[in-house]
Amino acid sequence: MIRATSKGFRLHIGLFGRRNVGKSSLLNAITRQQVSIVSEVPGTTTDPVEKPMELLPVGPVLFVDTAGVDDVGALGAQRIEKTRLAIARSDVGVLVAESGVWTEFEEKLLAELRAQGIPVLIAVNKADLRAPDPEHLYRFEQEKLPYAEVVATTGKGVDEFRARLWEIAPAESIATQVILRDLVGPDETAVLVMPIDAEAPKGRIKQLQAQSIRDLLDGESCCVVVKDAGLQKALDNLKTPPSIVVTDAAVFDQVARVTPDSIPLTAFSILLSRLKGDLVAQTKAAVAAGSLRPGDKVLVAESCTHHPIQEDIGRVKIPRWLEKSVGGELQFTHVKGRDFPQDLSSYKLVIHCGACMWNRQEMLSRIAECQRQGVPITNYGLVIAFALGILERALEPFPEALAAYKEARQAQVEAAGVSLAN
Ligand SMILES: Nc1nc2c(ncn2[C@@H]2O[C@H](COP(=O)(O)OP(=O)(O)OP(=O)(O)O)[C@@H](O)[C@H]2O)c(=O)[nH]1
Ligand code: SF4
Ligand SMILES: [Mg+2]
Repeated sequence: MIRATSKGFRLHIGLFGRRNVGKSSLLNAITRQQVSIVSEVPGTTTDPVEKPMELLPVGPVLFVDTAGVDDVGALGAQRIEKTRLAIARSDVGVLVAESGVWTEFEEKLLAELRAQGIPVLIAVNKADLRAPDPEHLYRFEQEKLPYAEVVATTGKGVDEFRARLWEIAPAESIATQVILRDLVGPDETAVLVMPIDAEAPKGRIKQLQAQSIRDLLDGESCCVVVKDAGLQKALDNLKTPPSIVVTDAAVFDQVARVTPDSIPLTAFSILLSRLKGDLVAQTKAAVAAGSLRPGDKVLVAESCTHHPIQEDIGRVKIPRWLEKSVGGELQFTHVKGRDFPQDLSSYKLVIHCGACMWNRQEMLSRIAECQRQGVPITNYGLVIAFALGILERALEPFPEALAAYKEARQAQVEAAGVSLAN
């Protein structure tokens, strides 16, 4: 079973505002799920609704959708009290206002959030109905109050909204590195598959693998470590099936064959994409591998300069698997460290290592540069899973990335259908 990170690990983000401004709609737009009931009747949300999720690039968060606080009467007073409690436990407050509307009520709410030292992001919602009042925006800018214009019903502006959230989230909450303990409950087991091949460091295990063990222990979870050949035996020996199997992507295909479909399965480098990169963007980019044609140029980039060995994953395995799935030869260029081409225009795809040696900011800036030049950038584990036809399965633990995968795949299949029809 995939369990939520205990609440304590998550950044608490409260959604506040008067009734009917679209707080619940905004939560649904962010999560792309119908988490909270929406209706045109003011006062729909009566008790706070909590939704834990992985919000990229922020990390594990807990959204708390609250009741509108402009309520009147006895029931209203109770709701206001609950909302006050939600304010008290928020790490970040989102003040949802209707575009063009900013009254004493919003002022009071803002003052209350600020009085508690909570960083505030203003969501100027329903921007489709009325343009924001330039005076309000001027005031936000003067006071350095971050804001984002959104249309919660269509999702417009939500990416910008996330970016703003990341900017204001307290640094220490972002620095908390959750590798996989949010996917495994306390007392549940994760099986980690680590092939000891020529690529494994002598006498040690890879850094991320060691950190994963520590992360599981911090989450009060159990951890079984095996080589690929020992996986079947380990699964047979476990009384209760593990909550997840995480493997080195180099043996993804063997491990996928041995692991029953009922057990979630992913790869260390996919965990790295979530930890150091942008899992949703890199997932969409992995799907772009499905549009490659023989002869296309692919850039394979590694963050550090470990020396190549015979069955090297970036030089041998990935090219072999990709060319098989494309049905012809591709032109691969390999780069290492900070030796990264400035002009990426000739490449159809960039495949990056997990960047375990880098901090997240560095990897995100590389992703941003590729995106600026319009070249999809994915990562080793994601593209391997795609080439092997197991990406959907490998993304099951990450609902947001899974939704992005399905959407991108659907668009690709439709586009292929159109081009075949032409
Ligand atoms: N046109 C438009 N309508 C929106 C937008 N966001 C929300 N709505 C509509 O506004 C109404 C209220 O939305 P909710 O999300 O329920 O609002 P809320 O703030 O959660 O309301 P309470 O729970 O009552 O406090 C619904 O009819 C939504 O469809 C938007 O961006 N544009
Ligand atoms: S930085 Fe990249 S190439 Fe170097 S060990 Fe980590 S994942 Fe491998
Ligand atoms: Mg609501």
